[in-house]
Amino acid sequence: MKLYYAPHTCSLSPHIVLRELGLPFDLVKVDNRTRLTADGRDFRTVNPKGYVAALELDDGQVLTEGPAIVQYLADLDPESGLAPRAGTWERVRLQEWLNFVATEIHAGSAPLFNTALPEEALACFRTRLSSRFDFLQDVLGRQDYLAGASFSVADAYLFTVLGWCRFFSIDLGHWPALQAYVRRIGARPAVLASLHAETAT
Ligand SMILES: N[C@@H](CCC(=O)N[C@@H](CS)C(=O)NCC(=O)O)C(=O)O
Repeated sequence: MKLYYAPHTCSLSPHIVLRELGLPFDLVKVDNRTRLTADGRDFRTVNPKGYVAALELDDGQVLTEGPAIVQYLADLDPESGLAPRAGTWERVRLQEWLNFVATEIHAGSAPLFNTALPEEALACFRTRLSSRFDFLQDVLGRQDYLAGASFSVADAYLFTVLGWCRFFSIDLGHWPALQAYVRRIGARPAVLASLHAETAT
């Protein structure tokens, strides 16, 4: 398998999951400005949507959309516990979390990267995101991981998007449970190895 990624982006989430599962894979860096891969190809020939992450399977098929990729990977090894088995209520709960992270935190953060937006608009997006963090503070004050007692693919995703707070004027210290969560997930060997691999290239 090949994971097309760009450093500091949402592709870190499937990257972490690949390493948590101990699967063999190659990393292919994508320049999100030029849309060229590190080996000189137009990334849009891989993913016509033009954005990371994209997972190329050994048979040539390409899977996109982070939440779909991480569930595909977790299902390759159901014993890993990274996702409950498909068709169970617990799996639906995990999908509820993945959708929350995708639409409320990931998509909710995206406008904050747009420095062309007026400060009033940015403040509006920051306030909306803060209210989602209030909710997460409550949940993660009661449990260590999003889906309950153990690490799941939803945690790889939430950790990834929370990492962007350092690019905005959002201090995670306002949400102590969230800050402790980031430290806890960030100490996992697979997470450290993923971060190292993305910054070493
Ligand atoms: N819906 C996609 C969104 C992916 C996405 O937002 N990718 C960003 C990085 S976090 C990107 O590559 N943006 C470049 C672009 O849109 O041109 C997913 O969930 O995988």
